[in-house]
Amino acid sequence: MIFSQVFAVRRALAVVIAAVGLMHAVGAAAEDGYRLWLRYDPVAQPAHDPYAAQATRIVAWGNSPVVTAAVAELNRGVAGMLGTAPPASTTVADGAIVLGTPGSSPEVARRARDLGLAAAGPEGFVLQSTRWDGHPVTLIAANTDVGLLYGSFRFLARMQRGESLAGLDLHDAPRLTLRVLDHWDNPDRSIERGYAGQSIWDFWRLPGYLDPRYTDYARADASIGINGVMVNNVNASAVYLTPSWIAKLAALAGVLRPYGIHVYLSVLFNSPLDLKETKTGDPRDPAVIAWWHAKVDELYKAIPDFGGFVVKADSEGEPGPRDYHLTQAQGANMIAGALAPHGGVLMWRAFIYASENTQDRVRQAYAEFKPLDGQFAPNVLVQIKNGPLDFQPREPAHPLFGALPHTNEMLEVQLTKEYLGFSTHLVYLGALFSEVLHWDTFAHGAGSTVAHVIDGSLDGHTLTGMAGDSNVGVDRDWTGSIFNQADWYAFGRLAWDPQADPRKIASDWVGMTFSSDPAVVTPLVGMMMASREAVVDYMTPLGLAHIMGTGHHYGPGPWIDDLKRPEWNPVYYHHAGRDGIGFDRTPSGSNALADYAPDVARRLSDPNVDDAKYLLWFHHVPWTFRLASGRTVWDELTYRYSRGVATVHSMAGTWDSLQARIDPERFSETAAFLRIQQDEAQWWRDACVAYFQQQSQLPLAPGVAAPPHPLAWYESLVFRYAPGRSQPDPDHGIAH
Ligand code: GCV
Repeated sequence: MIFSQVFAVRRALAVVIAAVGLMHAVGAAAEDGYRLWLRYDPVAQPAHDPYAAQATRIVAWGNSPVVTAAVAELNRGVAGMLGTAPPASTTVADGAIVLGTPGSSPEVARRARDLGLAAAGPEGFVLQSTRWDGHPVTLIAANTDVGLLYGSFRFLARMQRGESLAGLDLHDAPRLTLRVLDHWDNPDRSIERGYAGQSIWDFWRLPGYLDPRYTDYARADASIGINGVMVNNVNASAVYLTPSWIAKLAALAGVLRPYGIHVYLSVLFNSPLDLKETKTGDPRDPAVIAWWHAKVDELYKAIPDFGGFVVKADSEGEPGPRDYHLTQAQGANMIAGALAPHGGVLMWRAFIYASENTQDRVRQAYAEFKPLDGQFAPNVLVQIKNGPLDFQPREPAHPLFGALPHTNEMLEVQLTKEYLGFSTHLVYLGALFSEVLHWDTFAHGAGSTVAHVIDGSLDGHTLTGMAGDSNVGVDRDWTGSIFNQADWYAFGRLAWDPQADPRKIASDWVGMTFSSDPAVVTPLVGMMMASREAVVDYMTPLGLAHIMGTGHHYGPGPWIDDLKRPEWNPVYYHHAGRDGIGFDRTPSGSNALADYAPDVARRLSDPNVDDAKYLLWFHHVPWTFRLASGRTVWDELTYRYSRGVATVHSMAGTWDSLQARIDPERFSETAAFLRIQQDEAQWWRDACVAYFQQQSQLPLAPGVAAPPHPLAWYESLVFRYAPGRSQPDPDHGIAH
């Protein structure tokens, strides 16, 4: 009797969930991108019936909020794709989807060894076609409920992509411990370098109002394995540490928790001083130490699974241990000490440079952190940007990767396109992220890739991670364009498995976002994979970097030479003059090459290595220097600028050719954005060719078009309202 009541309630619940799912689908029929890659559109025959036979009911052992979220997602997904929500049941039957952990199901416990659950760790799962009480079922087994959630998303993704659910024996587990999205969101909902509207966090109305969008955001994150969210800008406000904001944060954490997501905060190094609760921020001061311990206790009381802190110290005006003549490790360890008793971690950013330091900017972090290897507390990770400068279209990998064997190192990449055309340029960042992950540091000989550094396997670390600076905002499509969603998706997939193939990730994303039809997937994946080289070509070919407009970073500005700090000026980076172009970082120049392992330095000292991708980053060469291509540097530069523009034209052509296969709304938005990208690529190319020609004084090769305007015209453009800067920053100047 009791069981039948339970069934009735569960059936009713399933119907409600299915109805909500369908309403969601109908509401989103406008194809505004809100559903991201979790579209769950109806599946046609012949795939429908085999899928239906393998999704007849859901038998989930356990009823934690995480299991409930997994079951709700399975319901939503299956109802959307097959038209019928599978009922929840406690009886296994043919075609059931069975979810269980050794803790919740004695049968799963009995099978744990055969299933190989030991290898699944705390977040992995096994997806297996098997028999249960004689019935053919799909078993989703894991050691924890979060593993079940990830397994459920994987089950649904296979259906979305038209992949078979028969004969499954899929074992998967994340290679990294921390897979964190960093939001550079401010308390007033502005976002530093945000191009998709305001922050999704409505702190003003928290904790009273929980925007349903938080749940959809958490679903999207969990579907790709993201397990941490840093909610606020690294240029931090201390307000998040006040009691009323901790209550807001706790409410948000409550929404994210069922999706396996931990909340992290970015904090100012001198928070207690900033809040006027101590007289100094000096980490040696007993009052300061006591303040941090009490504050961390307060946070964990409100949020027992709080993840920890991120700190940007001694960088771009933020306070740090340097203010007290202490090292980065001394500063980090004091805060880490407060987190340690609670199991919290501290992600300490290596993005450090100083105006008073005349050393080449790209060497400064290495110089500061290298001597500190082994001095950081065990719960500290040094968070290192992919390159030593700042998220340029292309940089060599940061030399700190592999250089700190006794330190937990994590990778930081930027999803928001601060330097890559904001939200309208189609640039697939999976290719960029993967390039750095495959960079061989040679720290322990060949094969010491950045992926192996950050997954801990190179030096035996277990606290590992990857952070992505989020591109999410309140725009209906979340990321400011449909294709920017692919960067969020690729980040999650690569943080789960840094070895994953970016082309396969793109293909999976297209399959879930547009269509699994090869007539759509093949051209779109080709376009996405080409897009990253295109932006390098039309913005910063041959290893150029940091030649964009001041402050907002929109558009070209290679001529800028009047900013207060030398390393803010584009001319600092390209050194173009009559004699040649490029930053000499060989032993005759700044010798930044010496920060890399000898094998790497040797390779990079060859100007032609890797198709001269890093030529002008490391070498100052005469304009007439002849490259392996047979062209001089001057001709190669103009050739690549033009090639980048041509690639964007061909991307637009590819997109246009798919009009009949894409819904009108997403088609026309992307087509319009590609037109913007074409115009801006052309502008970048023309402005840079005009400027560099003024330096080289050389004629353009036959067939290379002259810029339509004189250099002064490009220099005169002003963009006072370009988006993405949270507030006017006097330090960055307002030249444009
Ligand atoms: C959050 C660059 C960006 C800043 C950003 C900084 C950082 O300098 O322009 O907006 O600040 O990187 O990563 O801390």
